[in-house]
Amino acid sequence: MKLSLFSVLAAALTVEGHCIFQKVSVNGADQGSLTGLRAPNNNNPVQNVNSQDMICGQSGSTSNVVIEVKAGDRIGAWYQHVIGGAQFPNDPDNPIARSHKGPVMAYLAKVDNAATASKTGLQWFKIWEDSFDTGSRVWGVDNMIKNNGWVYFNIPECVANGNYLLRVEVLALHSASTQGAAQFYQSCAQINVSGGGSFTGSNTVSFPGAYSASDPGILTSIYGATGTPDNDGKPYTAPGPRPISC
Ligand SMILES: [Cu+2]
Repeated sequence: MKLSLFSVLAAALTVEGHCIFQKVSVNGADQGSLTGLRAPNNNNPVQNVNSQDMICGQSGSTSNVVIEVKAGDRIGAWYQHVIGGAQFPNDPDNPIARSHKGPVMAYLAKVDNAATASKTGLQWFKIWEDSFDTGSRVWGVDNMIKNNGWVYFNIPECVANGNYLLRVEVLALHSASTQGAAQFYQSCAQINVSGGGSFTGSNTVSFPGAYSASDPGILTSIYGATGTPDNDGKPYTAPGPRPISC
């Protein structure tokens, strides 16, 4: 009886193989759990692209810390199944359920003070995305899982000095053939960039507003004829603008 009850509970938990962006590293230096972050308290996805929660996820923990970075630094964003890591030992859905294929993206928005700035009304530019590789049929989420939940990208050299919110987003597309069922997982890191260039933003977008529920990168089936989540080998374009280049 105990075993079967455990199995039922485990099954109920693993159905929701969600995730939370909860830690930052700078050139490999771990900044600490929830430090310098605006992160949700639970791992439920945002599914309404018009929600304010599209900005930094559902309101949850906040931090007074602004993380110091230099332009060109390698940033790590750490996703795990729940706050702190795995939900239980040998959690198969840590850092996220393997079904949750999709792109991973990073955006910046200039603010005066990253610790205190309102998240609303900002102009965001995309600095990086790991979307879908048609040759290997590997998704950004696959790479995140391979790196034990870490997503790595560089702050572009041209980004101007000053405070920014850094929004990192996982878009899970396993149910995305139904409108409103794509799952968005994002938090915002509070950063101060030094050693940068003169770029303060072009081709910017608003959150909410950047995405619509019917965008071809959001309302889409990623399954090929045999049911494999490989986009049938076709190209996939993540929502939002293309990353800046400098
Ligand atoms: Cu999920």
